[in-house]
Amino acid sequence: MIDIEQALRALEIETPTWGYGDSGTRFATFQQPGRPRDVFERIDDAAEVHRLTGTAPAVALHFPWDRVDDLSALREHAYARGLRIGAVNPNLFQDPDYKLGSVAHPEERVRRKAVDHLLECIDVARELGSTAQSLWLADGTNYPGQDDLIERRRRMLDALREVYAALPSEQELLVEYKLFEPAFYATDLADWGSALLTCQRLGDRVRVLVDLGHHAPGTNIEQIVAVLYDEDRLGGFHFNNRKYADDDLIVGSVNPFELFLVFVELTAPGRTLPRLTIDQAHNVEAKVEAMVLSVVNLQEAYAKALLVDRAALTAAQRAGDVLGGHEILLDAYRTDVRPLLAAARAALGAADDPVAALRGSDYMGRVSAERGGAEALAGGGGR
Ligand code: RM4
Ligand code: MN
Ligand code: MN
Repeated sequence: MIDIEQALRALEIETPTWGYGDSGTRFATFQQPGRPRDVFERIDDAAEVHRLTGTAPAVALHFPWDRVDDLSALREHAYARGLRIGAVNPNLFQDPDYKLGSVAHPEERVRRKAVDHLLECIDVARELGSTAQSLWLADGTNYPGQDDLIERRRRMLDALREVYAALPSEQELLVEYKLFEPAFYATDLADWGSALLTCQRLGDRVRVLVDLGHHAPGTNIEQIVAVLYDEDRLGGFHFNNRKYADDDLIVGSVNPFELFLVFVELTAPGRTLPRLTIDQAHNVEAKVEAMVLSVVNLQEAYAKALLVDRAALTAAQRAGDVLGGHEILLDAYRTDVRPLLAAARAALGAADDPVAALRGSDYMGRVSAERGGAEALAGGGGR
């Protein structure tokens, strides 16, 4: 029997500051009562998620959304709340200059600006004690012929080479890919293959980050995970769930079996867990509760994956037993791990039932009183 308590201690989920603040669709943003007004309050919410779940000890930041004058005050605020700073996420998609891209933009001036932002984020990470840059490029084109696909790729690689050369030894660069959006014809880093080739061009401390919402429907994500492990290039995960595209829904809410299969790969013998981060921007659900439920769903998928009888699985696979291995996976998946997890969380000093504990506590009432109420914002889905 696995030691769930020990396993949970090994599981560390980063939650994203941008998952706590205002977010919406391009049609509307619905503000929630008690929404955090700044990054300090976003960190307070992340600390509450960690207090309830016991496995969310780090918070990932996004710049300039989380920009402050005094970075050491931000770092100290996180430490005082029992958190450390996770990955730093640069933002190369909102400045008006980035309309046609950032590091792949046709104009050298804009590429320079983008690289300067990435270099600034390296310094920010150093000051915050963060060990990763997590890069998602929104670069791409909307129409065939709009730009030269290979020139764009070369511009991007040149820019990233400069960034990689400036990366201090304690930091790694994570490269995320996404099939489409905001560009609708050709995204410059559209898939895991393009991301992997980018890593191989740059160097050892660059790895691929897989976001569960960034693939074509039907893609076998667990196989991508396996191949990236085999190449020693799996750097991290962005967890969320999707029905259609990059829907950023609560992880494990739509396709919990896929999440389990991803964890079966992540926990295969000889593998160490990469950086695990939640990347969700909730539109209508209560944000702290959504984050708590996401962490709980990750704990469940992780625990079930650890229950897989690996020796029996290998034996069935080697014997060519088509359904034998499948049934071993189903056995683990069908196990109700909730009582085990409840006990393990309680032993960690967290809540046996984190969602119920949040609902039964005065946390949201208290922060709503402090931070103020909600207004509906018309239009535009900014954060
Ligand atoms: C993107 C991508 C990035 C995230 C932004 C907000 O779709 O998933 O990781 O930082 O959204
Ligand atoms: Mn992401
Ligand atoms: Mn995304």
